[in-house]
Amino acid sequence: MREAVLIVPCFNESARLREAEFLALARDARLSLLFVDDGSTDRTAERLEALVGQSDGRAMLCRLARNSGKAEAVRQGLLCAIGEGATIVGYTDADLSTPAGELARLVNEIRSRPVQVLMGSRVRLLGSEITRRPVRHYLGRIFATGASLALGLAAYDTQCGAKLFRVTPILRAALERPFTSRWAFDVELLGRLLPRDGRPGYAAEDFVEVPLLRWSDVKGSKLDAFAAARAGLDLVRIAWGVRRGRRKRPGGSTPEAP
Ligand SMILES: Nc1nc2c(ncn2[C@@H]2O[C@H](COP(=O)(O)OP(=O)(O)O)[C@@H](O)[C@H]2O)c(=O)[nH]1
Ligand SMILES: [Mg+2]
Repeated sequence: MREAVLIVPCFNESARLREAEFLALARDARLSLLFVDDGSTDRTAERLEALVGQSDGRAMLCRLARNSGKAEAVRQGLLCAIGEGATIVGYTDADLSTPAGELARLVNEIRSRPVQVLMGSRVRLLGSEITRRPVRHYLGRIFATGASLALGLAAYDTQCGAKLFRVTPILRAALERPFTSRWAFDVELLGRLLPRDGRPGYAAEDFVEVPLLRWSDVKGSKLDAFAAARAGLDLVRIAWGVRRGRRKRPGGSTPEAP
């Protein structure tokens, strides 16, 4: 396994999987791919096995016996990569919404910058191609603004599927327990990386967002209206936890409310 490992959670992705693009990405000399098949019931596992077979050892497959959701699949993948000695880990979506070329660019960026967390950010700027359905864009902006307020971190886009992390004791501690939210787990993870419950964490300058030059909303999303509403409720709960954790002093005591 290489120094940098990108986790790709997959659940019933057989119709969307673009093998050739993943293989081209894995050929990037300093990056490995770890696909996590999350109990798919279509031909995903079979297609991933074939992909891994063609990758000259640059792609791996981890299979979970039953569907546990994106959050747990990502966590299991990250733990596996860390256990194998990766020093940079990250995750991205199986539909390549963040295109392979952009993923390679993000990995190069985190190598060359003194940061702990690097997140792709979908900012529509002249000269970039960020294609997203208007309803998802506006709902996403509301969610991201709430997430940024909840975390006390000026993040523009907490929900972009592409994120990279340097492997440190703080990251290991953040991954110890399963996430409680299935779709807002990115926010939960960022919250766990901040100082909390008297434990050390990253400062704002340890995080960086990199505006993507290309991103597109690929059809076939599994995030339906019910899941989106659920993610909104999860965000409120996560915000509450982050705020409570921040008020705790080293040693575990919570100061009295003023
Ligand atoms: N492991 C796992 N991954 C999932 C599940 N549902 C979605 N994903 C993955 O999460 C990523 C994004 O999914 P997608 O449906 O495109 O959601 P969206 O882009 O946020 O609308 C893809 O890699 C999916 O395969 C699930 O139940 N388990
Ligand atoms: Mg998608």
